[in-house]
Amino acid sequence: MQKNVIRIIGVPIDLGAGRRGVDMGPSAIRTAGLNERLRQLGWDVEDFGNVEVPVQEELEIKDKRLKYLPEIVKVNEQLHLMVSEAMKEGVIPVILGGDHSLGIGSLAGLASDGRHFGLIWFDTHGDYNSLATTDSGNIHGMPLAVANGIGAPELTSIGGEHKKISEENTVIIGAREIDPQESEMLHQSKITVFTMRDIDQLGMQEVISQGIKIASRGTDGIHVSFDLDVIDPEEAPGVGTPVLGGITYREAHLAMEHLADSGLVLSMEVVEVNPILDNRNKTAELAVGLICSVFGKRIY
Ligand code: EXY
Ligand code: MN
Ligand code: MN
Ligand code: MN
Repeated sequence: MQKNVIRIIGVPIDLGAGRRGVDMGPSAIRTAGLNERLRQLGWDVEDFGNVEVPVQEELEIKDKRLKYLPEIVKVNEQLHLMVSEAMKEGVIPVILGGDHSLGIGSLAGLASDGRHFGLIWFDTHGDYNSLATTDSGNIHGMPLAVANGIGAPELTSIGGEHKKISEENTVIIGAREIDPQESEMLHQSKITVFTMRDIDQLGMQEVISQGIKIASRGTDGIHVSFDLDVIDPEEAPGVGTPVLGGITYREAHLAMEHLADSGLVLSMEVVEVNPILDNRNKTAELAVGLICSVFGKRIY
């Protein structure tokens, strides 16, 4: 087990998103100094570069309800192999997005070798749409459903036919824009959803404590999937799908510090950083700060 090694994997994909730009996320995060900051925290950092992603301009959409499906399948098959390889080698994968469709490959990789992990999904959205319920046809609105075996078979079969997540150990935190049919599907599942209202009423401390309890019950550890659009666009404007009324940067940090204290984090991904909509590189800098919180040590 090389528990002191973090392996950076970039996935410059925007094919799953409605708007261009998140393909620049990985370089924006690296430019904000992620690797160096992690080394200063005492980690050995292996940067595996980026997964190969075709350029959207060179592609045409074959099916409007599953835009760029063949290309997204290929990217996620590759990511699945890289993540499962990292887990086998006992290093900690930190995946830089790119839009949230990359969650299909990362969760498939984490589920390899029968690994039973808990999942905390920080997101404005449910990402629980399927072929049957999507209005946009954007696959970044589907990864959590796909990981739960719901959706196009080309996607759910990546990494094997089995479900990649266990609903009882899966938590969404920060939801404030969920589509009607998606909401019904989530209610029918055993996935726990903490909306912005829950955070306002309970406070982030209570929400993240409950979230860690749920995600760690009977599992081998926790995967953190952090969609930067969960943070209020006032603080994090550079995201693919900004929605007002998000969590503060401080609330996000508190959640990351609790996760660090738990010692249960197996892996992490940060997605939907869109430098085009940013002012300077602020959102990518927030992302670096949050990753360093999860893998940092208490300063005092
Ligand atoms: N629910 C909407 C859709 O399915 O298109 C919006 C999804 C946004 C997904 C972003 C990554 O979180
Ligand atoms: Mn998302
Ligand atoms: Mn989102
Ligand atoms: Mn188990």
